[in-house]
Parts: sequence; structure tokens; C-alpha cells
Amino acid sequence: MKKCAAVPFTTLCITFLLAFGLVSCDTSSESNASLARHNGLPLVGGSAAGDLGPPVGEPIIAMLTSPPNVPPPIRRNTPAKLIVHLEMREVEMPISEGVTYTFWTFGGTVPGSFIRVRQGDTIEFNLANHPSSKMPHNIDLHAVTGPGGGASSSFTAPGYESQFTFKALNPGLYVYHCATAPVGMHVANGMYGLILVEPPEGLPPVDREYYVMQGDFYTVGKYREKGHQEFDMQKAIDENATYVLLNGSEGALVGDNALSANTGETIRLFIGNGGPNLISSFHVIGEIFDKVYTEGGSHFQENVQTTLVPAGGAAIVEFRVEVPGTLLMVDHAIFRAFNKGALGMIKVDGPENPAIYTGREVDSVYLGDKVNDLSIVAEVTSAFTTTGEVTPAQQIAAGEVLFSGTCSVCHQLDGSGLAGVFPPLAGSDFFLEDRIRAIDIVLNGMLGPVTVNGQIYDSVMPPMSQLNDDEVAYILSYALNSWGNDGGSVSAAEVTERRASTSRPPGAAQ
Ligand code: HEC
Ligand SMILES: [Cu+2]
Repeated sequence: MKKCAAVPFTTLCITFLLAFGLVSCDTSSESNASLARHNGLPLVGGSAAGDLGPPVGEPIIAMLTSPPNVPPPIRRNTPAKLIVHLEMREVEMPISEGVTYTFWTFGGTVPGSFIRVRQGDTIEFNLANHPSSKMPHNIDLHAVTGPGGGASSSFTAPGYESQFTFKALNPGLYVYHCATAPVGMHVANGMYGLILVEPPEGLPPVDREYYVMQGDFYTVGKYREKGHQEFDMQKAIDENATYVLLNGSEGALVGDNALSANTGETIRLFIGNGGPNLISSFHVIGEIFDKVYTEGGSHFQENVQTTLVPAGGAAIVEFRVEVPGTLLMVDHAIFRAFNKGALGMIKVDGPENPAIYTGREVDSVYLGDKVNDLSIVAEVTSAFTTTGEVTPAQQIAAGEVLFSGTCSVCHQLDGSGLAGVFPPLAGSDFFLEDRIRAIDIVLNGMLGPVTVNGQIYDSVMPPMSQLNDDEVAYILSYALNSWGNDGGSVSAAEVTERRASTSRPPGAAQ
């Protein structure tokens, strides 16, 4: 016979007694019931319920996938012995257009290979470190019950392999990461991924599943500064991220790499956050999450706009897409999306559904320079770095892309401005009179009255000093040679000189 220990429970028991005239307070049957249901939700029983006995049948080699792909759902109804082979490699890959970084990876990608197992499975984990690696690495899987999550059994020098075995007791979506000192540095270099432990009955069927994981990156050079970039330990300690990325690169989920779906389909995203420092306010512009398995656990919340994904945490989000167009996945800490790269796309195809939404694309409102092909900007810059020369035509082509993403919101795509508010650049006597002054305006902004073609404008242009010197040169060269303007060019060296000899207003990027 159990006792009525806690106060609210006592109250409950008393109510129970009064209602049914019972004399004892036996809750043994009730504790079973409360294991099954709590506030109307089924409980899954935690790790105590996760040991489904010894593996049944021959060992199975686990199928791992690279992001954004997810292995197919598990159809077994018995626990198995699953053999995982994962190789750690240090690889140079693009982090942005024209920018490379040496990532440390699980399986050659950032995030690392997706692992899918079933609750109760016994997992033999084989971790290899490629001979070309410079560092030792290991793995801490948050799905492991045991000290270090496997880290202490998996320390692996270059050219070696290690093995440990664990039973996946708790269902859920879990982060794994390297835990070799300095841990922060290994994580910042991309050493994380997700492991899904499916409940025995599996997850409800959906039409598409994808794998998206955020991470913050710290480079010595500024955002989009071209060439190879090194890790910056001080920026990492200061939590001053240069890039915040979905799937390890600015281009990973945009343009041709966008995720795809058709109207009427339900999408499930396995969202992770490797950190090392920043939490993610994960949001899809143009959708509402029908379900969110908060923090990757067993219960879902419904009808959610933005879900918080902690560093070293995960979430499963599901939504049905009703109308065609491009959905944007972002960290809604929004400067990260538009100035640090935390942006991905889902292209939804299908017939318009004006009863639900009348318009089509969100691209022009939100996307800025991502509508266009930024690779042209990178190509021009790297041509300059290798040959020391950029043709005027190349400069102008790169400038057009950047202008449309940066200046056209105010000065308009055709440079005509907006009467009384934004002065024109097309045929502007003021602009064409002094191209060096134009550099200063772009870098430092402009305020107070200015007369352009006889019209007075008295407004504010914010400084655009977040653009690098190449970018400012391309934009101004494009503007000088467009819309009937009479030509000329601006060089990156001239921008460098003006940046050094003028000062930005307080608060502007330097
Ligand atoms: C947020 C709106 C906005 C953006 C974006 C913007 N400008 Fe301006 N720009 C203005 C305004 C407003 C003025 C006039 C400021 C004043 O009244 O003192 C101006 C003035 C100018 C002028 C001098 C006046 C003229 O028309 O000749 C130049 C040159 C110029 N901008 C270039 C650019 C370039 C190049 C970019 C992109 C790198 C850019 N601007 C981005 C709003 C903007
Ligand atoms: Cu490592």
C-alpha cells in the first residue's frame, strides 16, 4: 500500500476518497496509469522503458546520409544490433562564395552524417580518423547513456579507429559532437551532427524529411572576405560570430541547393544546432509549424511560429505546404539571416491557391542579393587575386548583382530613385560630378539637404560600410556605366584609401 506523500497528491487522494467513499489510498494501479498518461499525453517511460531486450537477428550496417538527406524510416519491430561506421576528416570547403575554410567533419560534411536508429537498438559505433587529419578527435553522442556520451571510449588519433557499443534507451532527436580539447574549437570547426532514435512505433508518416543544422563560425577575415579563412579563437571566445550558417555554408540550402516540396505535402525537418555559442530562433518565413517536437523530445506543441533550438540541442518541426513559392528558413535573430548567412530555402511547386494566398514569391521582399547569383562576385574577386586584373565588364557584372541587393531598395533597379525621397543615380549631376565623393557616401552615409538635378532632397542614407572594398568598387563602377551614365570606374584601392582617411559615423561597420 502506497502513501499519499506530496501535498497536491494528498488533496487528489482525498478528493478521490470523498467521491468514491474509498477507505484506503492505494495508488499502485494509479502509478501505472500515470506512467501511461500525464495531462492527457502518453508518457514514453524514459530510459527505464527503453531496454527492449537483446538484439534480434543478424547485425545490420547502418545507412548514414549526408545533409540535407535523412535515412528512410525504420520498419523493424524488434531491437537490432546496428553497426555504424563514421569517418572523421578535415576538409577544405566553401563557407561562402569565394571563401574557403578548413572544416573538421564527421563523414566529410557539415553537419556530419545523419544516423537513424530505433529505441532499444544496440549500436556498435566504429569511429575512424582519416590518416590525413592533423588532429585527434572523438565523439559525444547525446543519445548515449554513459559518461561522456562515448567521448572517453572514442578518442582517435589520425589514421586510427576506435569502437564502443551502447544501447539507445531514450527516443528523440539528439546532437552528437566532437569533445576533444579544446572542445569549442572542434565544434566551431563543424564537428557535430544528429542522431535520431525513433520510438518503437516510429514517427507518423510524412511526405518529405530533411536535415538542417545551424552552427556559428569564426574567421579571421570579415564576413564574405574572399580567399581562405582561418579560425579566430578570440572571436569564438567573445561569441562574435562571423558566419551563422545552416548546413555549413552560405550556399548549402539556397538556389539550386534549395530543399524542394510540392503543394499538399507535409514536410518534416530535423533541426539541430551545433553552436558552439549561439542559440537558434528557428523560423520559416511564410509557414506556421503544425507540430514542433520541442527540444527533440517525445511530445509536440502545435501551431508554432518560431522555435528555440539550444546550442547542443534539436527540434523536429512539421508543416503542410499549401501554396507554391519560396519559403525561407532563418534564424529569426535576423541579422544572422541577412548579414551572417543563416538562411536556407524550400522551393514549393504546385498550382496557385488564391483562396489561401493571392500572391506568389517572397523573394524580392526578403532576399536582396541572394535572388541573384553571388558566384559572379566571387569569380571576379578571385580572378583579381590570381591574375591581378579585372576587366571593366567583369566589375560591372558583379556590381549589378550587388547593387540590386544593396542599393536598389532605395535608388531603384533602374537608378531613377523615388521622387522627393531617394535621389536618382541615373543621370545624377551630383553623383557624376565626383566619384570619390560617391565612395565616401557609400562608406559613411549621407544626411542633410542635397541638390540633385535641381531637386532638393533632405533625407538620410545609412552607411553601407559592411560592404568590403571590392564590393563598393564594383557597385560604383556599375552605377557609373549604367542607365545612360557616362562611364568611369572606381578601384578597390581607391575605396581602401577612402576607408582609411575618412571615419564612419558611430555604430557603423568599420
Ligand atoms: C535606405 C535607402 C538607401 C540605400 C539602401 C542607399 N541609398 Fe544612396 N541615398 C539615399 C538617400 C536618402 C540619399 C540622399 C541623402 C540626403 O538627403 O542627404 C542618398 C544619396 C546617394 C548619393 C548622392 C546623391 C545622388 O543621387 O547622386 C549617392 C551617389 C548614393 N546615394 C549612392 C548609393 C549607393 C551606391 C548605394 C548602395 C551601395 C546606396 N546609395 C544605397 C538612400 C539610400
Ligand atoms: Cu574533433
